[in-house]
Amino acid sequence: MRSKPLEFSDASEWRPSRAALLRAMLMSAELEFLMEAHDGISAKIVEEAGFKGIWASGLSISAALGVRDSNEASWTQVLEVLEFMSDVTSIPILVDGDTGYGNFNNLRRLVRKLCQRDIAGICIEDKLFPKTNSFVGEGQPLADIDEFCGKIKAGKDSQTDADFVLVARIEALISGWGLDEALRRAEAYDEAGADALLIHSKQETADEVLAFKAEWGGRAPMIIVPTKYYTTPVEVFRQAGISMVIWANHNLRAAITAMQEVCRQIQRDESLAGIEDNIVSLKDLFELTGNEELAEAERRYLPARRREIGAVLIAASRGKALGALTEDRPKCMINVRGQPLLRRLVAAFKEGGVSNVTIVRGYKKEMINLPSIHTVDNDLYAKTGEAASLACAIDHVRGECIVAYGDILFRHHILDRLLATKGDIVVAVDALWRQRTSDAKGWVRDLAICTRPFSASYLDDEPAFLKHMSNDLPEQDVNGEWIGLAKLSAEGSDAVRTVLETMRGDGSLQKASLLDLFTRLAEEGREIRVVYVTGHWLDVDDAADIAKARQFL
Ligand code: SPV
Ligand code: MG
Repeated sequence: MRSKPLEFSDASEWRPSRAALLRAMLMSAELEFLMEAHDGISAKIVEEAGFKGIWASGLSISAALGVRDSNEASWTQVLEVLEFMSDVTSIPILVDGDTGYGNFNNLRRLVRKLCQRDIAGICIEDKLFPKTNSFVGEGQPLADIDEFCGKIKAGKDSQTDADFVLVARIEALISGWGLDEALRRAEAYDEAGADALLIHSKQETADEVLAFKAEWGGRAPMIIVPTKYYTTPVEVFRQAGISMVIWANHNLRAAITAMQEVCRQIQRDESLAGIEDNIVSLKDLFELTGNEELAEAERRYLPARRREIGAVLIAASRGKALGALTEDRPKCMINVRGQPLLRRLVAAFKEGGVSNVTIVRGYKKEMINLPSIHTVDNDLYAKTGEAASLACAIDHVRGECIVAYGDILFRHHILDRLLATKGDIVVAVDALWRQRTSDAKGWVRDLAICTRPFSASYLDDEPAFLKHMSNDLPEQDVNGEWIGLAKLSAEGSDAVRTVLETMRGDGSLQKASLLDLFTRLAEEGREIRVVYVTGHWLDVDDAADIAKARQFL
């Protein structure tokens, strides 16, 4: 059972229905305009262009479906198009309902369905079903006046939105019956309850519609469709007191012209080069169809995507202590149990969810040619340090990013912990560093002084931060050894890029190590979070390390 109480939306969010908006346009003293649309995208374009309302043209919808304006598309097929148009717009839509797709009963059902789809109004014409477009042929038969009046009443009685608009379209002029017949019908339709009259004409001047208007006066709002008398300035209609002008089919005709032209050109040129700049960009198309809203909704409703984490591995040096083993290859490419060390390292990163691995190469760079990695080169590797190598990959230090030596191996839980630890810069520090010193190696480097030592207590979750890193520190101050693995957040990456640029500027970059880099960041006041580990990793500096690496695997 839901326990949340019902909430009512804020009254300030109230806005009039689209039907009310269309009604207000018809009642206003201004001359108003509707622009034709025939599908979702054209309806959106009409709204975007600033029109206050849409004419859902029967001719255009039929033509866009590739059929004639003769009720060849069924009313439910038209309804489906209207639903798309209504869903993607917020301005009123006046539907060209032809003759209502049958008698009064068919119209009743149509009107109810239109109201359900938030269509603001319907225009029905006093012809016979199936209709023919008014510009086709001469002397089309008209509906019986009484029958049409019954249809008007039935339509009005069926609307479920009080403001839904029913326009009665008079075809007497266009069918050659003359002004008197048009006026007779206008009076009857007005009496039957039509909210407005549409007076159609196919003359090339506005004379007959203006003559009608002069006789009709202001008894009900009057709508015109100046497709044929388009040379008449709208100011004439405004002065005459016409309520609304419908630009009836111009989006569809413009689209046909554009499509014919582009087809001709592509067919002729067998190339897209000549048209790309003359058509809407894909970016604008995605914007028009609202891709941004979907992306936002995905962020809200889909489970969080797997983080995209990159890595930059420093592998530019030779590794001299390995002697002949690094004569023909850098140490990261030494085979350990049949696979180069670097391949194992990259695999460990990928398994841990770190893709997009970039290797900074230097010594014998051509030997580093693993699949599915990026490489950048530090050709001055012999004279420069690790910070300079990292700077070569500065464009890859972005977003969430691992920075690591290219000659280490670690158990996967170390990477998991590093990735799970919050902080803009996080470094893994081995608290058991003394054990490594007492090993055959006899010395360690990458020593770290932190804000507190490792406590070995699982209950102790007070964070530790890095204060200083160096190869040479008083033993009593040392808290551990950096294992050559660091994680940066997007902000951490920004900070590292900034400090690399600063070091480049002040001349300290060339010789600096990664220890210098992290120490500098710490001294600048950046929090560098320490994750203490206890062994379970190794680096490869000499032949003894290779033997250990074999055992490690
Ligand atoms: C339409 O746009 O479908 C119309 C207007 O009915 S006209 O084509 O001019 O008849
Ligand atoms: Mg029509």
